[in-house]
Amino acid sequence: MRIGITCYPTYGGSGVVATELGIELAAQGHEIHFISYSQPFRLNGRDGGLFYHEVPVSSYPLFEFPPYDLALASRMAEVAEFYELDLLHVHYAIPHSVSALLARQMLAAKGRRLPFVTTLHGTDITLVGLDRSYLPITRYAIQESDGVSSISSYLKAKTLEDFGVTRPIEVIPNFVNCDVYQPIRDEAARAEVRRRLAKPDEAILMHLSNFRPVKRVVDVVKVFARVVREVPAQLVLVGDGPDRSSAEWLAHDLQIQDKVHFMGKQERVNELLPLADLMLMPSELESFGLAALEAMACKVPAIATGVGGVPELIDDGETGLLYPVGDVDAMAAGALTLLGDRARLETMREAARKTAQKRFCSTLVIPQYVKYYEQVLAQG
Ligand code: GMT
Repeated sequence: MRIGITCYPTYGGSGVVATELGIELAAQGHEIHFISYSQPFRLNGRDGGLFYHEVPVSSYPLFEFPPYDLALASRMAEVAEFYELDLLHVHYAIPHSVSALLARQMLAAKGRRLPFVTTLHGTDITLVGLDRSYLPITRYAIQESDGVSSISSYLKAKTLEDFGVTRPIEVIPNFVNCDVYQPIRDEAARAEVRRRLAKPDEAILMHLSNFRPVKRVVDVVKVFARVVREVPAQLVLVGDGPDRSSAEWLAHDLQIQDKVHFMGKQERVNELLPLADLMLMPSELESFGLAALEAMACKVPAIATGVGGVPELIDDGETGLLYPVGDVDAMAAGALTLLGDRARLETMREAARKTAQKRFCSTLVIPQYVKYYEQVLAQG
């Protein structure tokens, strides 16, 4: 198949999923064309079946807001025509599904069919999409898509309830490449790399996000502060974003800054995650929680909030621990229980990896997308 993929190309789960999907599909022999305002960050250095088309957005004194969605629709239609795309797959409904709808109409006027699939990821439904300025057009574009998938049953239910959407929605969960994200098997080698971050007797807690308010990064520091009072530990925070400075201030105020490491944006998170003992994901809301899945594939269970689609990923008490939003005392107590019971932690670590392999491995999930594309194309 020849597939056009549009996503937010910067740091963020939906862009990661879209890019990894494109890479996996290209590896299976499909031709993948990314259409976006910049090259998706995980696309670097790979080729073979992968193409990138930039969307130029020209400015004009009259435009207070340059219309990216229109430029995107034009580029989608052009790329579809020039490269004979079979379908478009857009990630995050706003504004991508609206642009795809326009591109489909533009090609229909030329007698050419261009179906599109919209994948719903999270705040496109739970936050931004609910804003009155976006709701009617987002609902319309979802309803009019040739196929719609959501990354969890939770998000599907929210879309049906809050948007009054009546069309079918396919649940296709997020996935991880279990060969790229895997534990370091050799304990001596793992200990050697860990020494760059912590002393041998210190636990490593990790957080990975885009540091937006929904991620509650300040809670990460609060949980860690309670943990490090009781056991030797280091906190590694991967990513960057608006709440980084508040988290840095808090680490200083609590005088734990020498144990809190802000690594910024990192390209190869698969090399960092296996070094952790525990992942901290105290989010206000997660429609799935891709960062926790990536950690689980590396044998790292998460201390997380039981919100949104997270319980579909983490089995509380078996593959991680779930708590109410903001309950930093309970999260710290949970982390301390696991760190103090190495046998239980090891069982949970094994179970986390097994869940990633058995339910969310790309080898299982990518065929679900391919089957869905075929279904959409067969609709005629
Ligand atoms: O909805 C968002 O906040 C954006 C999106 C992103 O690009 O980071 O995150 C969502 O999609 C991820 C990938 O499918 C999920 O793992 C996240 O749980 C989800 N975020 C939220 O629901 C807050």
